[in-house]
Amino acid sequence: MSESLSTQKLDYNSDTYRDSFSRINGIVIEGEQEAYDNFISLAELLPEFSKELMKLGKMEQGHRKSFEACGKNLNVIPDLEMAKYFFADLRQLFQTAATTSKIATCLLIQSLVIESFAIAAYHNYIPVADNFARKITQSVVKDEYHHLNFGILWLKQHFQEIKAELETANRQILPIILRMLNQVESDVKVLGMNKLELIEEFMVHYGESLHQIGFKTTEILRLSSQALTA
Ligand code: Y39
Ligand code: FE
Ligand code: FE
Repeated sequence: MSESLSTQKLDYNSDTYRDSFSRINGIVIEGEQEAYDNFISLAELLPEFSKELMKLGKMEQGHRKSFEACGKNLNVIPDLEMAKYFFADLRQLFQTAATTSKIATCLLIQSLVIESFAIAAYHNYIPVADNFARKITQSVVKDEYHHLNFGILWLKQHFQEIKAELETANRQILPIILRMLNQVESDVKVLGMNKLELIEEFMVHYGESLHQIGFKTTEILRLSSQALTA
């Protein structure tokens, strides 16, 4: 967090702030809902982990409610229609993988990429959030690490058989994530965040998780560079 950003004055009740907040809040609420849906799909694909995955999904439902409260607290109506559109490509990619039983792809999308995206977004938001939303986001972000770890554990155990599938999934998803970040650049700026810092932190968490499941540094750099085709 740079000095200029952490000391930037934010007027949480201004129309400008609340207008941008309505879109970002909508995205977060819709994102939590889709994360819930994804964990339910994963529970069907991985019956031996069904109980655990349902539990992770329930946490996402709780997150959605928490972020709905953040919108109400600022007297903002979340823009859920725009948010559905925002997630359309990502949802399509997950659903295609789920219907073709590509478990590794599903876990890469939800558990590594979306969770790394969530951790980056929430971490960057905490220092600039209003007091109410800050406390909520601090507790939510702790849960997201559990969601990330579930994916790391499973993918690590099956690494040799799924390595090629993960490379394909990575090539499909990174440009989508980068495009999504570009779309919210001006709104996150109004909220006191910065796109480049979001990308940096996303890449750190995602790259670290790829390392933990078994990819070598040179492979991680090659995988990461796929984001540049966005
Ligand atoms: O696992 C989760 O809880 C993920 C669904 C939530 C992702 C929320 C996406 C946040 C994107 C914010 C836009 C950039 C600040
Ligand atoms: Fe969540
Ligand atoms: Fe999550």
